[in-house]
Amino acid sequence: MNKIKLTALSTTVVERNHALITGDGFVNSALPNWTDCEVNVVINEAMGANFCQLITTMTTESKLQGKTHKSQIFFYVLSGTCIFKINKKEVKVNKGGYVYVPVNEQYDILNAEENTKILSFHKVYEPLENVQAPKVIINNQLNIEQTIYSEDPNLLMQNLLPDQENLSFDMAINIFKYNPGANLPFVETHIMEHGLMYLEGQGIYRLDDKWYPVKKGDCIWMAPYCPQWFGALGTEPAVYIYYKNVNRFPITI
Ligand code: UGY
Ligand code: MN
Repeated sequence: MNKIKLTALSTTVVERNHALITGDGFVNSALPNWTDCEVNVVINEAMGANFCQLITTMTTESKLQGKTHKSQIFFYVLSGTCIFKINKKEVKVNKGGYVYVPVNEQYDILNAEENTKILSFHKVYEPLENVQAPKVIINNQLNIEQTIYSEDPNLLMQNLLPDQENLSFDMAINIFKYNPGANLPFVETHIMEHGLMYLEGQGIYRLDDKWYPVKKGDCIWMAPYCPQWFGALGTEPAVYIYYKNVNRFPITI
């Protein structure tokens, strides 16, 4: 049978207070000084968000060079390997590795393995009076302890940044693992915003009053106060990495 592909279908959804970005609609963006790479802008201010989330695919020729000014950057290696030059150090970063680049810092990412994928979160840094801005962090999720979330041993949380002990951080990046069948204990509705990407597994995400099947590779934006809930499905754990703004007064005036 001659199968016709329906090109007018998409699983991507963009609403006023949330978005599900499944990758089927990606069109590359060219960024200054990020050369020979593919960049997908998954979330940014144009969507209504107060931060930015990118997925960048590198070749052996790629170079990502820059200096942070107002925005800090959290880089996380999804797959492959590359070299980060930062803070007079040169470090090889593999899958699960991450580099936090504070404001006013130069960075270079190069010598990648073909098809290395990097997730990054970018947020304008909000300084606190009498508190020093954070410094560069280079680490791997393998070094971060897993803690039980909400007294449910089937929900495991890793905090990749020391935002709990250190108020100088105004963002948190966490990895949240749900064992098969586990779910968030209630529908959260909070001022903090999220950007997330699925690293493993699948499940159902409730966003606002809609329910979406989600799987590895999908990304979600949740605006402040977007009601949210997740339940894991299937036989393997569902794991996502997510951004959250933290530690600042919830009013600017
Ligand atoms: O940290 C959080 O707010 C987290 N529990 N939210 C979420 O996973 N949607
Ligand atoms: Mn939440």
